[in-house]
Amino acid sequence: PQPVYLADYTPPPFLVDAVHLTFRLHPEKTRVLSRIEFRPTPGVPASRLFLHGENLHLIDAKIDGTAITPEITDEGLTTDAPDAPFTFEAEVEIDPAANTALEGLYLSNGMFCTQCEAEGFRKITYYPDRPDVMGVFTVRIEGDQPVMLSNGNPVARGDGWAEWHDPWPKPAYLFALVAGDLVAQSDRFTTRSGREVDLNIWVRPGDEDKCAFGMAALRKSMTWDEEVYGREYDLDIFNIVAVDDFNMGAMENKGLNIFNSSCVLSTSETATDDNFERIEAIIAHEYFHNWTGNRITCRDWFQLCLKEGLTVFRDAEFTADMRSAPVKRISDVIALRARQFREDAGPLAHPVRPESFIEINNFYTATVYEKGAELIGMLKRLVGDEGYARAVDLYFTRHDGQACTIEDWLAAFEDATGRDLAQFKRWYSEAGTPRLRVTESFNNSTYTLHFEQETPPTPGQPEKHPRVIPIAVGLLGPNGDEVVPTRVLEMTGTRQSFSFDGLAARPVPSILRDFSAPVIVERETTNAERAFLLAHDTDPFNKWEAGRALARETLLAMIRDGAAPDPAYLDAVHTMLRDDTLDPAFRALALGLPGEDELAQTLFGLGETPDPQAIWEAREALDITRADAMQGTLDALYAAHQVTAPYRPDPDQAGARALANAVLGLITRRDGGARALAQYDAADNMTLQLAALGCLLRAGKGADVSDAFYRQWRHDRLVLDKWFGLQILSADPAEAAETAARLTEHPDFTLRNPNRFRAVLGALAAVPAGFHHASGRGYRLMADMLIALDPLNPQTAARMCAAFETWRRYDPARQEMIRTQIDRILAAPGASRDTIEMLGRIRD
Ligand code: BAL
Ligand code: ZN
Repeated sequence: PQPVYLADYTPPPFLVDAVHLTFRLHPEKTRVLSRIEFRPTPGVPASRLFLHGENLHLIDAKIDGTAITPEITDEGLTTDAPDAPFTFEAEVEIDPAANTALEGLYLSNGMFCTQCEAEGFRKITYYPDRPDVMGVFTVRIEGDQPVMLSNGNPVARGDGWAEWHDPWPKPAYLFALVAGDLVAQSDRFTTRSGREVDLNIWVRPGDEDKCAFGMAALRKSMTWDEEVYGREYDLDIFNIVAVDDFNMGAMENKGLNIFNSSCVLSTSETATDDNFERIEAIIAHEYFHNWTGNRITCRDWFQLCLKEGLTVFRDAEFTADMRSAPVKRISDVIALRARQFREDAGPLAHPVRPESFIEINNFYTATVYEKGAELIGMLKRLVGDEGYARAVDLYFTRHDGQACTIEDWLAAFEDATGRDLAQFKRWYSEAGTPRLRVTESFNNSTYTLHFEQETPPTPGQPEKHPRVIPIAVGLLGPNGDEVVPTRVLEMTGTRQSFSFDGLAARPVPSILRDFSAPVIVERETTNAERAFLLAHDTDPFNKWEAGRALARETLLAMIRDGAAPDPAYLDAVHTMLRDDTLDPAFRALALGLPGEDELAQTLFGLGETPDPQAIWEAREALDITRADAMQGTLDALYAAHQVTAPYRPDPDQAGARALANAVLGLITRRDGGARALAQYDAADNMTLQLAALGCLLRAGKGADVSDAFYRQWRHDRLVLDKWFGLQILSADPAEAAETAARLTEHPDFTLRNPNRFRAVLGALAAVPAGFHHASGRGYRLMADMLIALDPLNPQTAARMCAAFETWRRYDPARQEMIRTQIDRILAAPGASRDTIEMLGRIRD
């Protein structure tokens, strides 16, 4: 397969004014009739008409009413076309039941549904399937399904048919259709200008009681976007549909969002606090796309971060407003380091705006999404809140209805604020995580911070250039008082120094407050200073960061030399835990240890070869020590954070449960599971039940409880996903691969459901000491399952290939075993384009 290059972009030769589609639904033989009003693009040289189309059976085609015989390839249809407006008509037949890739029109539990982003519409009918072609869609659905939905507003319906019209021009990737036996939970929302909007969450019968939280989240999102961004909803109806078999989390189709059921359905018995928070965020994210993605879309798929980075940033702001801003920020940075820094440090590193791809589905990555959001956060910090508001308003006004680029986005900021963003643009074009080395000096009451930035080479980009880095800094005096409040230093050169005058004593710096840039700070310091910052820093992020660094240093010493845990760390974490002025959710996060993968990455970054088993053992040993050293405090905290009020998934209750569950993990190290069993037996919500089960499984006492859990929840596919995953996540690493293998033989395991596949294989990949077990069993199982899945669902298979992306960190024996498995997958008959691209990049 040949790559596509950003540099090769050319405008479409034909634009679409209107599209009329008729679907005659049938599981194996759906007919799609299209009538598309085309006109030549002004200023673009005349050319033949090319329409994308894959796996379509063409029945007939016409231009201006006259039958044509187009040339057909695997990729589409080509025909002569007039150099003036014309109408193209076609009838095609497609087979939704055979569509296991879950792109285009497919069946999920007998329900017809679609997924068109990025390039799925071409599996529905012949069309210019590129985001810069925006048309007005009218859709008629014919079938015997009780509910038949498409984008926009309902026009009319009768026995066996329904018509929809979407007045807003949109690219084909935002098209959606759903038809099935569905029931709705409904509500109404009045926009600030008085438009009445019907809201529906459509689910399978039996799931009606799982929609209330999602509906409340939708209403909150609509209000927030009006209040914070001045953006109002623009149709008479907003539909959300829950679908069990879905490759992504959710999809922002205009007026008809389709959700993986795991990202919308919830009850206190079946969903955890984390699930609730994630559901609220994803509902917000998809809703916010209505403006950042739909009204203003991407010119081409290289610009994916234009809508995704911005929308992730907006949903993070929303969650920060709805819940705790520091807790959200800390959680996001943990995830960024775990997924994006890992990506940036390996063979899959790519710029936030990639410059070439073979399969765009392989670029829905942490770099495009999460690093993309960090870039928006840096922009906001650099231009200030007011500048940001002006720039975003200008972007909305200037580009409403258009398909845009990063250049358009940055130009709005330059024009609204007068700031030159030429250097900032490097954040979009250069991959890799900058390292920021910091030294300091103190002379005659002047304190100076010296910074040096360097970004390591990444695939295809050996040379890096200095970036503009906003570094938020505060200074603390020796007694812990803040002597210089937060100030944003703008670093633009390779080396740069910033001075602070009039200080009575050498201060302790708090650098990169609120994680003001996605960089790795390297500074020689002591555990005593880290403990000081954990105790005194006024910036919640850096307070947490200091504790994290203490834990990391302690663990690194344990891993390298078998050292005993540093008493400075134990004292500092103990003091932090006992500080009742701190939010329990913060304390739960500060009690967490750096993950095994993060530690492996750190060691590799320091030029060492990580041993996954040694890392696992060090974390285990530290937990046992912490459980012993803080026994009384842990018991008291557990008792003090029992929630007696009826369950609510709000931040206060969730924070208390998070702390109690984190503490329970340590208590179980001492009591062997007695308290966990009591919690399990008494639990009336999934947050407590699941945490208790995890503790028991880790303690080796979970077999009976796990069976009981399965019997209790075997009817609920989302809870069953948790059951599958937890057994692997909680297994002794020596048994993780066997456990995963056994679960792939379970009658409830299926390759047809991406959630179930990810529950098992994603969990295996998330247990480094299990996945990278010296026996190679983890690698072999992963390869076996990818070979089995790839012909059915290339998109989900290819994403899972990232489990192998860290292979260069490890010793030669592991590297050889991984290469062997990669080659085996690549040699499998019918290996997909998606998977070939991913493994090719990983192996190179
Ligand atoms: N656009 C794909 C799903 C999402 O990011 O919202
Ligand atoms: Zn998105």
